[in-house]
Amino acid sequence: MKKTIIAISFILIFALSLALPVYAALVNVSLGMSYTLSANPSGSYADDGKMLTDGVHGTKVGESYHKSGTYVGIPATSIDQNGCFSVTVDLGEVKTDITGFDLYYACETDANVYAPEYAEFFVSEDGENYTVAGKVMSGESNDAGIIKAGVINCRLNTGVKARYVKFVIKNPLFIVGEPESVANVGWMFIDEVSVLRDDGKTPEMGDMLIIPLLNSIGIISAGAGTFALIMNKKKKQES
Ligand SMILES: [Ca+2]
Repeated sequence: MKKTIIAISFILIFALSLALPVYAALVNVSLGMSYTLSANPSGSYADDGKMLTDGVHGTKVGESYHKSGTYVGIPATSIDQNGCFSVTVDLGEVKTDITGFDLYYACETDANVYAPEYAEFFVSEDGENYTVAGKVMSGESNDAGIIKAGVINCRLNTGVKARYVKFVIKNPLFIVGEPESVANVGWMFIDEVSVLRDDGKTPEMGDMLIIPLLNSIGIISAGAGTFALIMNKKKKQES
């Protein structure tokens, strides 16, 4: 019995060692920031001016995400000649080391709600001159029967400077050069845009030594604990 308790203790030490600090390098700097929409959301799925940066993600109510009140609905009539609309976030001041953008959406094809085809990300320090920082395809299907919440993640290898970040979001069914295709494009529903900054927080020298050391102790403890349990069981079977 004593051995079993010791063995379980070792395994617990191992489990605790797995819960050691993980360094979160990306910070959401758009949380609570103001933004402007190029589109006019439909009255039933209107934007209150805060929904897209409030940190609240869309939920599923019954069988639907888009009706949950946490999404802004962009109808076909609100997209431009490229099939796009944009959300421009003002970070309040120029931020350095911007390395990520996330766009969250709903896709419910039977309700004519489609995932964006892609999101393109532009940055600016003055709100007038923008440069492209990245473009990511959603890869989402437009097939019937899809009900899901999705996200487009963009990560940059090198940090950029920005006060304004423009998310340009493309309707998947609009065909550029064929304006009549707008009649069949349905809706896009989005619930959050995030701008991520690398806060440069990397493990310090002390952490770099201590964490691997504690992890090693944990792994040895787990091995010893498991071995002790097996031996204990074997001994019991023999006696
Ligand atoms: Ca939100």
